[in-house]
Amino acid sequence: MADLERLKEEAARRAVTLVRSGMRVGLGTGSTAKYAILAIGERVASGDLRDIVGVATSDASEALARQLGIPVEPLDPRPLDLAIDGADEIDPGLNLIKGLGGALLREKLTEVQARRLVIIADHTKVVTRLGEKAPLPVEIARFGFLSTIERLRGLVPGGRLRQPGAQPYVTDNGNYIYDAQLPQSFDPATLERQLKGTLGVVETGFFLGMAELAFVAAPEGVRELG
Ligand code: ABF
Repeated sequence: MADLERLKEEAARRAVTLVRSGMRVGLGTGSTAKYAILAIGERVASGDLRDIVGVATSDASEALARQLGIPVEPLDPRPLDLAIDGADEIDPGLNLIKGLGGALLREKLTEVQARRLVIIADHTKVVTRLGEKAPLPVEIARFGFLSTIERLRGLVPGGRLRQPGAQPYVTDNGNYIYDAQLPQSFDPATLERQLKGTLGVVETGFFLGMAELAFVAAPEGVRELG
């Protein structure tokens, strides 16, 4: 565990070398992205990075960035120079599953506007096909969620509402998450279209064709994919 934390930090630090003064930077969410925000904060504190603006993908990342003195602005239509974020799965084409951290909607809204989306991860996130290890998080409206889940089961039979305790998990946007178990064989782009066309679905954790580069840290070093 301690080793994985060290790897996450190594990947994050490599990505943060791409941040330059004056940039608008998308700040990811999750335990790996947190190391990137910490590294950006260090560079801001030392005076090495000036006039940068962070656009946060979750309330938690925004709070951390502000605490570290990184100016944060809401997402507006201007492009971001760079976004740095973690992932749950990375396939050989840099297609991703994201959203186990619960922030997939804000991540996708933010990262689609980034000129470069750079993914940071430890080696356990690399897969040969999406769905190999992780479920696909699907953010759904709370209203009528049981009906939406019925519709989703017609497309992806396995899966369940994310419910860590007595109550369902609620996203920063007030929605629920359905964690879908993907079949052995499927076409991600087709399934993404079908899911997005399902009434009650707000967004999916497929990030297809969005990432330009990934820094993947393994015990033998950090690999650059892309
Ligand atoms: C975010 O955090 C999410 O898209 C993804 O679900 C998660 C990865 O978290 P961690 O880095 O903690 O594994 O990037």
